[in-house]
Amino acid sequence: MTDLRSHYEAHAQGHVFAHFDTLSATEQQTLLNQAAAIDLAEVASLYQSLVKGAGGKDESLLDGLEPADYIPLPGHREDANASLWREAVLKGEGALRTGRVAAFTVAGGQGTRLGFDGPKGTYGVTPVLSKSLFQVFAEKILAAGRIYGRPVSWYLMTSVLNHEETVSFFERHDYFGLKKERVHFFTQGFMPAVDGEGKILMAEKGEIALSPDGHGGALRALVRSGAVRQMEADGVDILSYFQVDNPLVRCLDPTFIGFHLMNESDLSSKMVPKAYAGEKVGVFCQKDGKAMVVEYSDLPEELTNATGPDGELRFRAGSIAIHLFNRDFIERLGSGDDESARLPFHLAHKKVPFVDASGVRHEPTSPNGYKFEMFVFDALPFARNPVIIETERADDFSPVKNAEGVDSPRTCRDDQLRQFARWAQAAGIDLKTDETGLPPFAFEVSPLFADTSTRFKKAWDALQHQPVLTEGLVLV
Ligand code: UD2
Repeated sequence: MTDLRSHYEAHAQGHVFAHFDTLSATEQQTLLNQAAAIDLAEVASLYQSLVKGAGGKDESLLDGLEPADYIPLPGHREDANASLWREAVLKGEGALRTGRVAAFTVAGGQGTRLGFDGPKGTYGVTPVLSKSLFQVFAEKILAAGRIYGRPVSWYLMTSVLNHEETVSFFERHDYFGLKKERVHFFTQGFMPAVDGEGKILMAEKGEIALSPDGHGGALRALVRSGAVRQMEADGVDILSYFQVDNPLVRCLDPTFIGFHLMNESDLSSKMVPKAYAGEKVGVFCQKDGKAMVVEYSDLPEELTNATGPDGELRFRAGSIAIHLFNRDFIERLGSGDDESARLPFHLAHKKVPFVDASGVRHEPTSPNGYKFEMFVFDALPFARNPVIIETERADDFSPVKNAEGVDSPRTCRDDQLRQFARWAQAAGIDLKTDETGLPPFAFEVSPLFADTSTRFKKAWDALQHQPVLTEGLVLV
């Protein structure tokens, strides 16, 4: 204790213990645990480089930035090669049949924009049953296990803020039919918030203001938690990464896996052409021959709006946060052993309520604190043979982020309905839709019934009694 306290004093962070003597024994222990887990030298250097230096951004990083190339979907560009896509799907199916791939969801975020109080994955999204995001993913993973004859493991990253609630949700729902032993939860790391002088902010007298270290924290958390060891023991060498907010995602896409394997890539990613210049997605770029994602907020306006000779956006390859990571690449980056391959931290200037050294509580009305986060896509420049493939937005991406407007529960529900309607029409069912493809009523297809158009037709044709497609129908 004295050692820790003097360590904090030596780093000009002694105020963290200002109220220590007034705390109960349990509170004291909690504070000591929190304090012991923080790397003060790292915090000090991040403060110096990100807060004090260059307003957090080094503009020269963007010099010489070019759009990254990607593998276009057949029919989408002149050079698209359909036979490569056919080869990829077979290769990927082979990997799924031999159990080489596990699913991975990052679910440690706080989901503040949605205004939903609880882990985001527990939020109900489907059009009829309002099944949770977690249930949709679970059913897709269960379906893949059945299709390829090899049950798939699922890794989920939570944060200390939502871990218990997440696990108890799965318990209450009996893991949605998955085997409990195949669902692995682990928590990500956290970072303290600091004020403009670099002082660690206190959320309570006995509690440091901590926040998750960003989805980039997944790499070290996968190593620290023993998840990579577990993968190795299970014969898994590829992790299929997706975000908790996107129920349309193909959690285990054989074509994507095939491209990853064919290119012997460490890290592969999916892109969609941006819907409009200001769409809030990162952009795949390259610099000095290395692929990278530049977050939309970091891309200068002139590049965001620049168009090429074809009149299309020049930087059009939107990152929808779907990746495949090789296990050994995760280990290389997540272990921290390779000094030359470290994920950088990004800065977020936020309102952070805090208690000051005299015990007075402050509820700031403007940003007062700095949070440090890592982004998982910053691993891209370190990857061998990174592959970026194009995907159909309508079949892979419709996130729930905001309570209303774009990327909201409403737009996501409609996109699910459009997908179900496309499948139904392709199976020969007479269903009228509006000009956007939206059917006139809500119905729902469980991933356990079908997770692609082809499988929908097969399952539909196999039904002994085909139901009438009406309002509220659920196909399971
Ligand atoms: C992310 C991408 C954006 C685009 C978009 C697609 C970043 C910085 N931007 O934007 O480029 O691809 O998604 O939908 O990622 N999470 C954690 N721990 C954390 C923070 C986040 O697990 O500490 C998870 C979170 O639960 C969610 C995902 O990461 O599943 C995305 O987080 P976000 O909502 O902060 O990302 P967003 O929408 O700003």
